[in-house]
Amino acid sequence: MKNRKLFLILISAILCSQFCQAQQVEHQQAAISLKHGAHRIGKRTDEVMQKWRGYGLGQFIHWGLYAIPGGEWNGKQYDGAAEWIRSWNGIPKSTYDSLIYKFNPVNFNPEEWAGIAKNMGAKYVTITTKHHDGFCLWPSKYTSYTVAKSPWKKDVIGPLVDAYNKAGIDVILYFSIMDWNHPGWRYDIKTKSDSIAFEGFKKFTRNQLIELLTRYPTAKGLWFDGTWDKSWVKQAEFADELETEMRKLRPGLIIGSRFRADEFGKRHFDSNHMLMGDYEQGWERKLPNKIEDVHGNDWDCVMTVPENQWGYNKAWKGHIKTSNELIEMTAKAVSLGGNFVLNFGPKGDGSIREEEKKLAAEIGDWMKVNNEAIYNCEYAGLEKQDWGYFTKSRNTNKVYMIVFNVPVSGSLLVKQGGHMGITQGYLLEGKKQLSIEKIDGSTSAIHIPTVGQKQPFVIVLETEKGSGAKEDINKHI
Ligand code: H76
Repeated sequence: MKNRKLFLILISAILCSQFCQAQQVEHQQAAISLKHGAHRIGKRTDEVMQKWRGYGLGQFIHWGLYAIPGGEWNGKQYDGAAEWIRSWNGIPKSTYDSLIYKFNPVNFNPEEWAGIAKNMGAKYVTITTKHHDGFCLWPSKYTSYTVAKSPWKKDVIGPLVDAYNKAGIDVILYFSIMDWNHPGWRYDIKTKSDSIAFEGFKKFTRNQLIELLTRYPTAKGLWFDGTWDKSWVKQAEFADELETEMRKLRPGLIIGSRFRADEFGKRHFDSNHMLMGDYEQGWERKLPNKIEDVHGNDWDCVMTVPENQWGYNKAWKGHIKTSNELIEMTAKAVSLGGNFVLNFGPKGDGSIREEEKKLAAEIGDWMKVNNEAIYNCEYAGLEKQDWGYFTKSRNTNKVYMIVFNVPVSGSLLVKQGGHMGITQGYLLEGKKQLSIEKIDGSTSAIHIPTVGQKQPFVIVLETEKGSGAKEDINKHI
């Protein structure tokens, strides 16, 4: 009886494994030939992208006309995202658009903004050149709905690009395809007249993008938004050609996965599940939980301080993230091979709100001591532990433990993925050596002094071979 049971288990195991193999083959064969799908398999290997990969921490700027009402209309504070106020609140187009006459940010100081970002430790910034409302922060030749027609009159993007570049921070230009101001914009194309209107809109979009890349040649990439409507999703060929044109104009240009759809309307990942663009751009206000979630791709996560406010909202409601929470998100992002991008929503007058300045300063204080565990680091290939996050230097054999939760025992486990050969462990701040106890062939315990740490801290592990992260990552590609 016992043998019979064993036999049955064995047979079903064999059948199951054969079935799975057959399924895999079928999956491979099922690859459809696509004209406008992904044009590259696997990560980019050029220097521009390698630098991007090493940024670790970035800043997002949402600034536009919506910053003037700051979430309030006719004395009523509105709950949704401040930059969407026109849409949710049913404000007539002409009423909203006339905010242009109030755009006069007398306290706008690009050097101060760049200083705040630099002090926080940001290595790149993504700036809204045009959000969904269509208002352009640069004097575009192709519409009159720009800073040029506001009382401010001057370009905003140029001075920002210069100031951030001077501070050593790379700039990515945010651009919304959806444009509530342009007469040719449609959510879908159903009639001949829609189609004529949208053709005009496509030309306008192409002109604006080429204009931006020409005016701001140091910009490293484009961060697209507002690409989810049917009208745009149907433009696989046009968008693909435009992407090619932009890349030709600016070799090395970085474009995320949110720009175009393939000919079957698949976004981010094409019909063969391959990432379109240089990095996955789908991590908005959420982080992956495990390395399998990122499928071996580059990615960045953009995050708001309150629950969901990008543009300036006077009355932040709900949970406001603390600097320690944001530092933890940064550590988690880097531990899974991504960058963390924190959003700022400057006020209508051009100043940055005190809460954001304070957070930036606190994150910056932490980064000044611990940035070695964030910059140029990657997934370490080690099993996640409850005390925090592992990162690994991309250039050396150092592995970092970013500790957020100290166990009562004072001993932190390291379960080695490969046999990395730890030679020593010490606190990054102050370099105090820690005792390392080998528990078994694959597990070590790092004993830390039980001083009440108030801040997350970093332990450096010097290793002979690194952690074998590369092999682990390749498994997921
Ligand atoms: C939805 C949406 C938009 N995407 C975020 C990055 C914000 O710009 C928000 O308004």
